[in-house]
Amino acid sequence: MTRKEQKHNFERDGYLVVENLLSAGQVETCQAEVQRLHELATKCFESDDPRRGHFQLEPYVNQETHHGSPILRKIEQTGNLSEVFFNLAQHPDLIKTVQNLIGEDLLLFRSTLMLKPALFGSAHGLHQDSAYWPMDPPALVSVSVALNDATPENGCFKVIPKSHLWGLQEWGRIARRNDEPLTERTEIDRSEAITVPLSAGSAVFFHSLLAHESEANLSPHPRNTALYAYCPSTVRLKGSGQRTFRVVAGFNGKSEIELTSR
Ligand SMILES: O=C(O)CCC(=O)C(=O)O
Repeated sequence: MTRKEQKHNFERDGYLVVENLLSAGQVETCQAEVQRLHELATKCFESDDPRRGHFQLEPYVNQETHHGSPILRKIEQTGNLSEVFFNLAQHPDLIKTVQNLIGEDLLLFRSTLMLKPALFGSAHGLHQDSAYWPMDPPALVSVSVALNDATPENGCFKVIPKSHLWGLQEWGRIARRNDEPLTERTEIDRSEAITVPLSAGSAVFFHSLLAHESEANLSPHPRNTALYAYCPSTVRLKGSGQRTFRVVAGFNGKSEIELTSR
């Protein structure tokens, strides 16, 4: 697909799949780093290391470890914890793809590992990311990079195509339990949601207004993804206050930018 077609499809559907963004070697490096971060989590939990704040356990399982490893749901701000995942946020093809969608200047708004551990991975209810982010206009782009094969069985991404055109809506609390509906918004036609399976190393880019969700993972296969969100130069902080973000492209070579509310 040409860059022009990518932009066209993204603007029409609210998302874009790019196959094989990472090489097999890069996927292996990321998988080894996920393993290292699980070991770091164990050390942090044992020693009350302040970095433990990065790690979130699966909330609805009645054990904290499985085969000696913590059952982690996600790791936040991986860009501050892991060189591998900070570098992945700046992967040249990834950055070029995002620049083509929202412009040359990019701030790193979010860098997370979403882990859906085998057998215990919780669901993630239907929502638009911008409903939870203090950014205006709601025009950020995220990418979810599959670090192992993401399938309907292990809770791959599901999206409602074109829902980024609905405008910003209220979603309330995001469902996580496996036995509750993925949204309380009964007026939404859930049959429009489609699964987005990805092979390891492939990625889905999506608009911060796209309604998306993922189901629980009760399969024996983990579904680990690196999730980044990028903010273009046109977006400002809502409300009061200020926040500093790392520059990942453009902004005349500055390393970080402080955003203040308008
Ligand atoms: O990766 C997933 O399963 C869902 C993640 C998600 O929707 C989010 O963090 O906004």
